[in-house]
Amino acid sequence: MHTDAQEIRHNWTPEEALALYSQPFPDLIFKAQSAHRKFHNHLEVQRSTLLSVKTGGCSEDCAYCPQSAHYKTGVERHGVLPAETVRAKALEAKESGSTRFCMGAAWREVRDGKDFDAILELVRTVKGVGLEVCCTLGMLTESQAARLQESGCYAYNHNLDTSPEYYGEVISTRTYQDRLRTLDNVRKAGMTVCCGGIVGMGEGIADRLGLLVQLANQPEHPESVPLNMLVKVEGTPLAKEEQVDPLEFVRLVATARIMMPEAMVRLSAGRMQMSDEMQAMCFVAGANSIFAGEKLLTTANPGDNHDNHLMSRLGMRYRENRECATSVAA
Ligand code: SAM
Ligand code: DTB
Ligand code: SF4
Repeated sequence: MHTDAQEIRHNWTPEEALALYSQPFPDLIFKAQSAHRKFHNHLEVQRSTLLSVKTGGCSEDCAYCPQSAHYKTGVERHGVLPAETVRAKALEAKESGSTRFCMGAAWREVRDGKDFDAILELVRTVKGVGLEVCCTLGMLTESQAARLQESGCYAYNHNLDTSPEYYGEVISTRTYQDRLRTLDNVRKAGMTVCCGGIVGMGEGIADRLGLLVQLANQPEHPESVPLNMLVKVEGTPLAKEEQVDPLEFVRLVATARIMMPEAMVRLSAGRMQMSDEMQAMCFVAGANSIFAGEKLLTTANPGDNHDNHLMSRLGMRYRENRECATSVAA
């Protein structure tokens, strides 16, 4: 059994992942924190701001998602936002200390034409503000990925969500293979990959680890791995799922940190349901990034006052925007 905490590997087995995950909690946290310190500044947390630039009415049936047209959730739909609206949000995000701005669209896939052209314009706008640009727009072809990259999109978020075995329980309108193909197109275009999943959809530990094995065994590890705790939204099929055990979540963060030591591990959706103590444990386990602000895409997020206070209580700080180090909030 090989569970050295500080190697970059692409040949993880499910058994190895389970052995890592299941070791005594202090040993797991120690290994994760050691890997973390080798590759990252353990006191720094990077912030991204999300904005839903096209909301609701999505044709996919992802059982967790408030934006799927298959469920009645009360999310208000809107088409692609005007560039001036987005510029104002991006400036606000930069002022509050975010280094990355992530634009989400409730699409199954990108279609060439007016809407995609409008998105490319938004990418140029946000880049012009001096923030790292990330998009999450659903499936992409190779040429669409290239156009996004040429317009200044730095990262693309496209989640595998869970293990290949559990995937069919959550989504029926696309396959795991579809997702992998888009990730491949993103890589070919030279964008960085942001890819992770969701915990709390009724999956077992083996599925959570199955997701990490999929991610870690890609030819390159994703540069960013968002770990979302399900936000239970009334009207979706997963609205009544059981709450996730916080210590299981922390274990998963630590395991992700060890398996993909260079990646940014992002404590993503679900922070409203996490105690400050749980978030602190996640940072110690190697999480080094959060979504900032009062809103994720359509649901609530803790907001700057809460997060700034937590950072200060922990003696931690936000990563500065290298392009504009002066405008970072404490
Ligand atoms: N439509 C695009 C797609 O699916 O890739 C982009 C937007 S989609 C909302 C982005 C990601 O948000 C999903 O892949 C999923 O992992 C996450 N997500 C959506 N609803 C969620 C929820 N209720 N709780 C936690 N994560 C969620
Ligand atoms: C990711 O993994 N989580 C973010 C981001 N990537 C796009 C989205 C979370 C969405 C949570 C539900 C909502 O606010 O609509
Ligand atoms: Fe939601 Fe994206 Fe699934 Fe559409 S494809 S239902 S926006 S997660």
